[in-house]
Amino acid sequence: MKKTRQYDDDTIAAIATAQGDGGIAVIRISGERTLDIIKDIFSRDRKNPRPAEMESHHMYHGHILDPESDKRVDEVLCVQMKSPNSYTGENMAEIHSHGGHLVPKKILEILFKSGARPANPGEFTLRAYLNGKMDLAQAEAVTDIVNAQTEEGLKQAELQLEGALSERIGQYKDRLADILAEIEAQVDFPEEDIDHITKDRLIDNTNELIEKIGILLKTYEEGRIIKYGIATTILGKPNVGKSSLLNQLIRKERAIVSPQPGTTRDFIEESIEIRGIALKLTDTAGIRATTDEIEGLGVELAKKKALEAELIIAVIDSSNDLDNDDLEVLERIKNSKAVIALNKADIHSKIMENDLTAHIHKNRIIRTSAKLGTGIEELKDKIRELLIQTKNLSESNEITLSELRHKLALERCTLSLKSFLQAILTGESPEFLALDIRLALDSLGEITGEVTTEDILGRIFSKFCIGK
Ligand SMILES: Nc1nc2c(ncn2[C@@H]2O[C@H](COP(=O)(O)OP(=O)(O)O)[C@@H](O)[C@H]2O)c(=O)[nH]1
Ligand SMILES: [Mg+2]
Repeated sequence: MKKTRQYDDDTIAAIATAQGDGGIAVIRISGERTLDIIKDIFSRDRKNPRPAEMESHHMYHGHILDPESDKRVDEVLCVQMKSPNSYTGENMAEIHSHGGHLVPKKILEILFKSGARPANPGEFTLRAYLNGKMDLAQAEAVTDIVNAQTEEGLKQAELQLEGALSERIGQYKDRLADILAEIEAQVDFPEEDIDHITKDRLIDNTNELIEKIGILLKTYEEGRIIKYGIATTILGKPNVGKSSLLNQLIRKERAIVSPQPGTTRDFIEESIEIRGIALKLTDTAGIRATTDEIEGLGVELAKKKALEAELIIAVIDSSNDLDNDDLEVLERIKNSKAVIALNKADIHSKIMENDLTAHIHKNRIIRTSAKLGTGIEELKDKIRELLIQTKNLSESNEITLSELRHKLALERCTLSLKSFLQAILTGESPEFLALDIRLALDSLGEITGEVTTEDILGRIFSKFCIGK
């Protein structure tokens, strides 16, 4: 589908800063009527209340007036950005008013009375995309920047906004366009089969491209973890030191620690950053066979959390012999990403690393003392190492794939290319061959947004906040 203007030419307005207490609020306006509206409501001085011309991209001091009463509403700074040199590509303005709850809302109401309408979530960025200011992958990166939780996540979002992913996709597209041109050159000679040299070249080039895309696809797992963090469950039988370990990891007393087994009956969730990764950490009730009904509910919940977790930190008390409850925990981590904290290393040990190697690789076991805080840094290093192989993404310019939408599109592209290779081998006609390449191109176009539907756009931009 061609990119068309899928919206009316309404002028939209929204408060772009976080609502609530704050020194300044920024109100954003975009659309055809922006400059007229500003002329109506912004006055630079009393004698010459509404000057005809304000230079684009210049900040002016003045007051917002209520056009009905001509009363001053607030003292503000106002800047206009004339089309096409603005974020949306349309005429835009920003009013920097006093913050708080009342003033920005009052100004917004005046804007609505003067002909603007409330902006939908992400509508400024949607307009930027529709007006060709950025492609779809770049537009998506705008929310990623706002939502970034870690340095590395932010760096990845910045790279994507700068167009690093789009550029890579562009390289793939260029290669496909070359392949397509070569095939289309054959269409004029339908009675002749494509010669061997050309065939071999097409096959080699396609294989090379499939490999390149494969390398990018492989970054998805890490990219997703860097961007969204990872759901992590602390698992172990009661009293092994799970809550103490959580407290060490978050470095504050949040989970309730008690010498009596079975204290953490539901679960506690904390978000923390470990070595650049956002961990959504859940401390659970201890897993053990119990007849206590309420504790049993906690145990069930712990098992459920273990199933949902993408990473498990299993805690074993090394000062006691392994029992059936420990074995149940070890059984649960078998098919998961997991590390073991062999805890209470500060007192006499009955369990050694070697006793656990039947269940987990030795290098995933860390001796800790949640009481003294030893082994915690090693545990953090181990978690990072387990999740991300790349050294430090905040310092590298390597891009990672982090959106499922992008991954699926690249997979579809690869499938079309494989079908193309198959078709060459079975001697299909050039027209037929061209079809697969066009499909592959379309899949790439979905990522950058040349090929899109209102449905996809709706889903992407509804995740934005209002004013973005
Ligand atoms: N000596 C020692 N005691 C610990 C350690 N970790 C936890 N404890 C103690 O073990 C008991 C149970 O700890 P808690 O964190 O509530 O265990 P949970 O039931 O697994 O959450 C408490 O008395 C803690 O002080 C440790 O590394 N060494
Ligand atoms: Mg506990």
